[in-house]
Amino acid sequence: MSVTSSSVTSYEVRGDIGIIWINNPPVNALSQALRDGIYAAVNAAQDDATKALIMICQGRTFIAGADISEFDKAPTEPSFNKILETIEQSAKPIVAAIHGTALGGGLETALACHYRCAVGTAMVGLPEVKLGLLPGAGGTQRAPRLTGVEAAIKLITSGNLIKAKDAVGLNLIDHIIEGDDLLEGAMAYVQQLLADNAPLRKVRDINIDPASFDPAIFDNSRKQLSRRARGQLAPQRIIDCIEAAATLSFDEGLATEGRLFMDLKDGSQSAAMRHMFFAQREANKIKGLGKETAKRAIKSVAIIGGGTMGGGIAMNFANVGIPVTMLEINDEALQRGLGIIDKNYSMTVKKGKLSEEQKQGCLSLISGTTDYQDLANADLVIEAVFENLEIKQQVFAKLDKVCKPGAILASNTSYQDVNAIAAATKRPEDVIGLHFFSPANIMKLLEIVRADNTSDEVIATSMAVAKAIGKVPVLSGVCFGFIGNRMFSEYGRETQLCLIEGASAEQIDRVMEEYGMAMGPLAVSDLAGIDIGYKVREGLSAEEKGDPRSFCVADALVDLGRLGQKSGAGFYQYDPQTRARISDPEVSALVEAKAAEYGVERRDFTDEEIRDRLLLPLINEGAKILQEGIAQRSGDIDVVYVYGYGFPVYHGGPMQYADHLGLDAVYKKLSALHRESGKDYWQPADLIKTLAESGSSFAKWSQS
Ligand code: 3H9
Repeated sequence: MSVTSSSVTSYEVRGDIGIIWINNPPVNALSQALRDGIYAAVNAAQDDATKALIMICQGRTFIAGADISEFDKAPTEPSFNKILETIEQSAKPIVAAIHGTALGGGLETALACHYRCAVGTAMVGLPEVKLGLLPGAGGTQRAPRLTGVEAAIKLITSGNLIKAKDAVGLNLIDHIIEGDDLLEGAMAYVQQLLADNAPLRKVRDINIDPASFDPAIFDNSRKQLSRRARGQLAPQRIIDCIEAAATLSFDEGLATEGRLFMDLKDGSQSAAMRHMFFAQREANKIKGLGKETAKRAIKSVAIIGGGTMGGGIAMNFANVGIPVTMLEINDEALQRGLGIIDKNYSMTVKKGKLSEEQKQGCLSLISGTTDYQDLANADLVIEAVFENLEIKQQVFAKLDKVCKPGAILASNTSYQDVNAIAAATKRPEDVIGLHFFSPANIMKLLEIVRADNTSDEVIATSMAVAKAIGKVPVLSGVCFGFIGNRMFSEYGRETQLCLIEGASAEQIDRVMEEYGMAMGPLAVSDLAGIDIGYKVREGLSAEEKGDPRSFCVADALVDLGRLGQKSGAGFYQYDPQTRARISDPEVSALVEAKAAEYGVERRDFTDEEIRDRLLLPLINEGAKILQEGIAQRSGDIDVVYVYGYGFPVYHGGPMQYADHLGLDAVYKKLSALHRESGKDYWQPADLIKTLAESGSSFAKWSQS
């Protein structure tokens, strides 16, 4: 046979059909070896006696895209576009046979083929935007030629996956194979195409009819995306490419796409988002815990506490079909808790994201009790009561008495010492922290807090539970506030200090929102409730509370009944109808009065100063968390911040941002703040000093 095989491709002839097999586990990513293998196979197959070719993948999926880990390498020849051109110009028809997911460069490869068939379970998409990129191998040029401009904008700027059947409606897939024998179905489809003398269809030859789209669609989309994907470059560049597809020749459009793809690939946003892609996957891996670690079956869950947190947590389990029992101290509190859950589900129904039937299905899985005995058979119990160590210890002592052996006893504490909680039981190996973020039914992050005696089995089970309920888990060790809140309290302190030292609430929030935070820190306080921190401080000693200048304004607002959005005013006033925030001179006057009371000299701040004052403490505390072994790796901290604190994904989290700035620059800025303020907390963490001196980065250190 004239056709060559490579380590990741092979060629098989069945009758008059040549089959190009792709086998590059785990997801058939288009590594250089795979691209070269496909190129060689397509070229060689031109000379054999076959009449048509099928491109099909072994393993769990069709090609899931370019190999993201190779993006930092120098480009190689032949280019990917050259390979796709070779496929498209093949003298015999090539049919892509799709199962699993055809994503990014994978779908682009399929779009260069003459026909595409797929099993009904397959999904396709161009998710490059989620990596800060655009489809760089003709996707922005070929997709709109098939789907039309409007659908292509939606598909490519969202990056969402669509089902094969919906892809048929968009002309991305030509034929659905019934049953699950992809090869057999594809062979029959190709025979049919040959019998029908089907033409060698080339997507590049399709012209987009200018009358098929509104010329204003491009500018309108750019405007919409500047709000929906604030600060992100890729969605804007995608519109540029689709506009080129609709207004220029295929080759000119392809050249535009190539240029803009390279700009994005070499920019910091995509580097940060690619970092996040791998960081999220790494965070699932617990050092020292093999895949073989036993896991316990979690078939029923109990929640202690039916407040906002407890209710939200319960919904996560009901949503995936796991029955939940919610315990409250009395019937009134229980009914109130169940009522909140009902209301939350009703809101989801109203938004059209859940049917009434699905809502009833979820509610039927949630029952209530006031009797601890009813928790005797739960596989997992999550305590979500008031943030008070003594109360939590009492709950765990009770759980220890009633729960069956092997039940996992978890605390949703945000701050408390999980070791001290575990010590209230005779089974500390079964005790773990599961720190959900509010609103718990929506926020993706789950901090999994390993106490000194938590068993490997309980950790492995908790990681699996997180995945089952659609959370992004990150392992943390025990310390006050764990990874996220420990760092956040530094950010909160500096916010308050900048405020009292002279920056306005509006300036602080604007600077951080321009940086890309979902919301500025003072707007966040107003949303969450300023009284939360106030109540936490009530339980702390003067030493634990720290510098009074960093909370005196917040405390004064709470004393005035300004608790934030829920009371209509906090650091801002809120329009009762639109909830729009309105600057409040009363707050400025209060801040000035507090500054005078504490002898703080007020001055103007530059935007850069505010950014440094708020972001550098996150980085410095993150470094301490790393050096203490509280977080396993810097990427884990980044995952916590992007998924739990609205940190802009295109900066990749605070530690990736620090690596991007360069640790030498970070070290110098921290040292200057330390020198000028004389405050211990500005002293650069030892790890930053060491890495800055050796020219290293958090990422490199984490990998070593
Ligand atoms: C692109 O195509 C650009 C082109 O337009 C232009 C080029 C010129 N590369 O997620 P999982 C690894 S951009 C390298 O846990 P699942 C992943 O790190 C690309 N590695 O599995 C993990 O490794 P490990 C556009 C990749 O079943 C393992 O595979 N495509 C890639 O939950 C399993 O992954 C995308 O953005 C990759 N492309 O989900 C698709 N993909 O085991 C990105 C995965 O060592 N991929 N890995 O931790 C995905 O969305 C999901 O991986 C997928 C499977 C849905 C495919």
